[in-house]
Amino acid sequence: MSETLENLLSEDRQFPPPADFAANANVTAAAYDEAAADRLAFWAKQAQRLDWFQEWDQVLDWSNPPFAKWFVGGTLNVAYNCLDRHLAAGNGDKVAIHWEGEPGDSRAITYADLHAEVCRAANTLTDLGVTAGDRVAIYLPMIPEAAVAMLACARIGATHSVVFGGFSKDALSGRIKDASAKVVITADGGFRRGNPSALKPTVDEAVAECPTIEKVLVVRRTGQDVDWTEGRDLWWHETVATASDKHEAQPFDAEHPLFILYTSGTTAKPKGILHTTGGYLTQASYTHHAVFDLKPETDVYWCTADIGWVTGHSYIVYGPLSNGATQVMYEGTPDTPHRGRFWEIVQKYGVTILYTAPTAIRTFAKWGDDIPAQFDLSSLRLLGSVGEPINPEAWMWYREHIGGGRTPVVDTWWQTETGAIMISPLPGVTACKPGSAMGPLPGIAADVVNDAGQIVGNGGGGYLVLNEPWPSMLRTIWGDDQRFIDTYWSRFAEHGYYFAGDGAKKDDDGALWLLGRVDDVMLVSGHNISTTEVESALVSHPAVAESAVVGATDPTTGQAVVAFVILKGNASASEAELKDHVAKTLGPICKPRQIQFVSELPKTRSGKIMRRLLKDIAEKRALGDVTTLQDAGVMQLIQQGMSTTS
Ligand code: 6R9
Repeated sequence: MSETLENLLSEDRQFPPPADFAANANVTAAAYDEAAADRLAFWAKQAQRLDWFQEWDQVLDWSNPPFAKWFVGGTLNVAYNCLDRHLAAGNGDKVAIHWEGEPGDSRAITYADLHAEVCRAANTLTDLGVTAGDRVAIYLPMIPEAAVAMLACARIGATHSVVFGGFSKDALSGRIKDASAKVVITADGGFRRGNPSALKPTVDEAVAECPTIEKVLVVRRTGQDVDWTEGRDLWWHETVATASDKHEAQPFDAEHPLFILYTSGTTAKPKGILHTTGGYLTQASYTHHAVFDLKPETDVYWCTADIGWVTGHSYIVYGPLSNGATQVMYEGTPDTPHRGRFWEIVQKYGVTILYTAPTAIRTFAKWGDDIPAQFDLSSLRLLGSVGEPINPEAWMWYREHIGGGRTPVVDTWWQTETGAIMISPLPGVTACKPGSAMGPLPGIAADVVNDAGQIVGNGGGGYLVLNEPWPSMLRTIWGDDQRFIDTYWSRFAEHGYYFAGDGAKKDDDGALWLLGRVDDVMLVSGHNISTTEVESALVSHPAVAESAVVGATDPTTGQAVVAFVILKGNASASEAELKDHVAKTLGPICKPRQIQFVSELPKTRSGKIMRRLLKDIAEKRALGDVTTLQDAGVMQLIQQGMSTTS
C-alpha cells in the first residue's frame, strides 16, 4: 500500500447503551482513565481477578523487545482458576456447560463435573507419560471433551495445540510435526450436517508420518467403526473414565507455555502462535468480564465459535470458565436440522449474551427475517461479533432481528496473535456506530499509521498498529523467533509498533474502522480501495446478502474491482444496478468492472472469506492452497458459474 487508504464510507447512525444497561455495567468509563493514568498498575489490578500461588515481582519486563514477560516471578495454574476455585466458592453445582449435540442430544455439566473430568484426564495424561512442557495435539469435534482436554493439559503444564476437526491429514500432520507433539486426543468422529463425520482415519494417516506421537486417545462420539493400533490407541471411556478424580493442581510460572495455535496465513507455512499463562489468562478473563458484561449468577452466555479457532480458546474455554460463567456449547451447524437451530437454542436455554461472526449474521439475514421471528429471543441482552469487519447493514440486521432493537452490539477486533479482544466498545459506556469496533479497550494502545509509521489524524486511514505490549500478546512463533520479529515487528521497527496486517481508518470522531487484511487492499488507477468498503456498499443494497470483492489485474487501471455477490432468498438485481449502486455510494472509482452472482463464497472454518482464491478465479489462474477451506466443493461451483457467464 503506497499511500493511505481512501476514506470512503460514511456512517452517522449511533446507538448509546440503554440506560439500565449502563447503570448496571461491570465496567464504566472510569476504567479508561484508570488505565491511562497507569497502564501497568491497571493490568496488575486485573491480574488480581485470578488466584496466584505466588504473586509476581514485576508486572512487565520489556527489556528485550519484542520478547515480553508479564507478571514476572508469579506462579498460577490455569485449570485451578477455571475450576477448583469455583468449587471452593460453593459453585460446584452450577452448570458450566449446557452442551447441545447436533442430533439433539444434550448434557448439562456442572463445575464439579467438569473439575472431576479434568482431574481424571490430567491423571490419564500423566499416566501416558505426558509431563510439563510436552506438546499435546487436540483434534476433536465440538464436544465437552475438547474443553476437558485443553484444561487437563493446562492443569499439568502440557502445551496444547488444537487443530480444527475439519482440517485435512496434511494440515494435522504438519502441525503435529512442527510442535513435536507426543499425544493426540481425538474422537471417532463428530456430527456435521446431519451425518457422522469421521476423524480417526485422518488421525491414523497423519500419525503414520509423525514419529513423535506415542499415544492416541480416542473419545467415542459417533460409534463409527475405527481402525485400532494396539499399544498406541486408547479409548477415553476406558482410561479417563476409570482414572482417579483426585488431582492436585501444581503452580506454573506466569510465562509457562499454555498453548500453540496455528494461523493459516495465505500461502506460507502456518505460524505456531505461542501463548503463555499469566498474562493470557488475565486478559482473557478481564475482556470477557468487560466486553460481555458477564454476570455469572444470571447470564447464559453462548459463543458459537469452534474450539479450533482462537475465539473458542479465549471465549469458550479460558475467559468464560475463569469467570465462572454458565454457557452453551453447540456441536453442529446452524442449519441442521433446520435454519432456526440457533434461535431454538437461544430460546431453550434463555441465552442472554451471544457472540458470533459476521459470516453467520449475513447468512441468517439471507435466510430471512421470518426465521428468527418464530422464536422467543427476549432473553438476549448483548450481542457480539468477531472475525471479519461487520458491514453496517449486517450490524443493523443483527441488532434489529436478533437483538429486538434493544441490545448493544459489540464489534470486537483481535487476532490469534493478540490472544484476547483489543478493540471493542464497552457495552455500558460506548455509543456504537454500526460497523465500527470503536476504540481500544482500557489498558490497550492501538492506532492507525501511514507508510512512514506516523499516526494519522481523524479522517485518515492506513495501517492498524498496537503501540504498547499487552498481557495476552503472543510471545513468539513456535521455534522461529526470527519469523516472529520479521512478521510483526519489523514493518514499524523504529517506532516499536506491532504491525497487525490490517488496514484501518479513523473517522471524524476518532472511531476505528477495520478494513480487512492489507494484502486484500486494491490499487485502482492509483487509488487504494478497501475490499471491505466495497463489500459493505454492495451489502447495503436491499437485494444483496453477502459479497466478496477482489482486485484483479487490469491492463488500463492496474487493478479492477471484481465482485462476487450472493443475493437474498427471493430478491433479484441486475449487474448494472449493483455497479451503479456502488458508484453512487462510494464514488465512480470503486465501481466494479464485473459482478458475478454466486450461491456460496469460499470461507475458512472460522468464516473468513478466502479472497485469494477468488482472485485466482478473477485472474483465471489455477487455484492456490485450498486446505483450510470449509467446503472444497464451493470453488467448483463458482468456477462453473464464471465459465458460463464470462
Ligand atoms: C479473533 C480472530 C484475525 C484477523 C484480523 C482481522 C480479522 C477479526 C475483526 C476482524 C474486522 C473485526 N478480524 N475480528 N476484522 N473487524 N471485529 O478472528 O482471529 O482468526 O487470527 O483472525 O481477522 O483481519 O487480523 P484470527
